[in-house]
Amino acid sequence: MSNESLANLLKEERRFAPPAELAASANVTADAYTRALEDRLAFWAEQARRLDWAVEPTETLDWSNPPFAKWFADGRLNVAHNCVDRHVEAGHGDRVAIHFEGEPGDSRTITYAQLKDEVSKAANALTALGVTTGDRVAVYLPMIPEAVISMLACARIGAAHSVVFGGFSADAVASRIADADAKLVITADGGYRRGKPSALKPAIDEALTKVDGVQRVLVVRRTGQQVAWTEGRDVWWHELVDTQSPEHTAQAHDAEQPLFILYTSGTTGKPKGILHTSGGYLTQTAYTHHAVFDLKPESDVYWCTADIGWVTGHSYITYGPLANGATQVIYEGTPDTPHQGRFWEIVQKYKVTILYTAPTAIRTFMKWGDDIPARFDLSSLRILGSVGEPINPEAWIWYREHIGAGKTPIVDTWWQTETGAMMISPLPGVTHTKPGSAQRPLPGIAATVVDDNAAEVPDGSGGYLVLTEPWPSMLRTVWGDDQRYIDTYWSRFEGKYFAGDGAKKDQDGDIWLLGRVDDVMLVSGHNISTTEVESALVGHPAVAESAVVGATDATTGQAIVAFVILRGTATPDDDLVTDLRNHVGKTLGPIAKPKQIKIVAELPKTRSGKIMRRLLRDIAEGREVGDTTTLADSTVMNLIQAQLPTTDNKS
Ligand code: 6R9
Repeated sequence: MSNESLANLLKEERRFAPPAELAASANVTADAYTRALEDRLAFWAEQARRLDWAVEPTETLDWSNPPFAKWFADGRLNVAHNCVDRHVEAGHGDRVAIHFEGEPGDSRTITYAQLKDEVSKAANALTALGVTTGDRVAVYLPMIPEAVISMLACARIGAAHSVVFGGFSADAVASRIADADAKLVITADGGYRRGKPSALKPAIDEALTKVDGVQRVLVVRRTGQQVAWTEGRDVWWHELVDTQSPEHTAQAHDAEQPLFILYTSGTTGKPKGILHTSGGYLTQTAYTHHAVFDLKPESDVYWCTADIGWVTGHSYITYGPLANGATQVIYEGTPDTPHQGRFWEIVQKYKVTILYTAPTAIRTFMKWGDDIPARFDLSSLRILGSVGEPINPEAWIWYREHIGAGKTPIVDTWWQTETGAMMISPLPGVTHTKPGSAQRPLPGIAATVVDDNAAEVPDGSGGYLVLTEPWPSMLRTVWGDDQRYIDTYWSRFEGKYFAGDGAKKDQDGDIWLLGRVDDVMLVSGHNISTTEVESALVGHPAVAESAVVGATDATTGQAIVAFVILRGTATPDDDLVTDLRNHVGKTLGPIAKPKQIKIVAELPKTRSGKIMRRLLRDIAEGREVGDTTTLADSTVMNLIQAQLPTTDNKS
């Protein structure tokens, strides 16, 4: 961004009070903000007591060597014990931990007592395979219970896991295995996606021709498809794990014991291995899951639709919910298999009360039509969550109306792989929500918006989102590269963590996320966020989804180019394109009118649903399309390019 701060174009006046009943029985009330403000460290020390410690910490934060933090450093705990055993010991062994729903329609119910046995057997198996405390294990699995069991088994013995998206190529897996120096890989023959078995093991077989160090490969049989087998290296899960003893004594590890490495997709350059450790991470994931979802473990059925290979799957499928003793749904497949109502059928079947999904999914459901969720009984839902991208106000309203019966509160949760847990979000029993805003830092979190000179911007202005105090679940470093950790996150603004996102504060001081600053457009000297133009487009009744980029332009510096997906009922013609341009002009002002609007059927997205604007910029500027290895579906770019000439409309 240049010196001119980020323009504040979008106005949104709608407000929604929390339901009275929810407010009256909420896990967390407004006083949490006050207590945390009075003594932030005492607040986090109190939250750490939500966990079972083998040795209670006496220190809270060690910030003597910034930006390298230690939280609860003299405490010792076992993360898996906290997520599993302690619930069984407390008498909840019969409570369902996981309702697993396979894509083909198979299902499994796993209680906490059964989960304890499974995790213990897997921990014994890892030990039998020579994995010990301090080692790294790569996990490349579909969305099946073994993914969660593997993560917890690693945590139990103090080995760090590195989960790699099941969709990544052999090369992407190889570079991640090499960077983490993993000793063992856990994979499956395949998983079910879009109605078909989709192979996983061939990518591991190929990756292992490129890297050394992996001694064994543990293979879950999920689809029964043919696999190549390397004798002496490969071992079946059902042969090794299922025959282990279900007894395993969990040793305590240091609070700062590495728990996992997770590689960020990183739009450019080598992926960064984000390192998270144990005590602080588990404290903040458990606290935020309790506070933001108001989880009542005895009665709620929670479902997070994220993939386990995304940080959301780590923090809000495996660690936060299980630390809190939640009952949750895990679904293997895609939302349109075998029909476009699959998610709602699952909500109805398990009487899901808390649903956590991504804006990209919500916009897809908008595109498919209101009549689909209307066919199912969604009355069990009491809280809806959103994560991954800014949620456009119209998508937010659609979510509340069509999924939440016009009354269910929505929590728009801002956080990152690097932050480990939620940072900015409404509290469902406290906050008067605003469609499209993540609103306030959670209790114990310090975040604000600054200008180029690190000065806090006044209410009503935009700039850079920064975190001004360390937090328990913060990344500890970039694996093997402390300097990169300092340079990437702590160098732009002295003493502050720069998140890479643009944001604005409204007149009430509430925070609105405006997308990555790399995506901000500079049009005739004005910084305009892609998010605001996209939200204006999604505010038009014909539009389901849009992606906006700035393309080099001789007169204005950059020109706004919009890629638009229409709702099921709309007709793509020149009148509509003119109408859309005028609509943006009316909503945000003439400066934000797209120069070109291209109607497309798909947008390029990562597996966590983030739009890869870099690739669209390549198209808008007539360049060859760059690196597409982190795309969820690599055929999308061809589809978009093939579609374009007919919808071009230079004006
Ligand atoms: C959890 C996760 C992090 C980036 C982040 C921001 C975007 C996530 C958001 C959001 C607006 C939200 N992001 N949640 N933007 N509102 N509620 O997504 O982690 O995959 O590392 O991505 O995602 O741009 O900086 P990760």
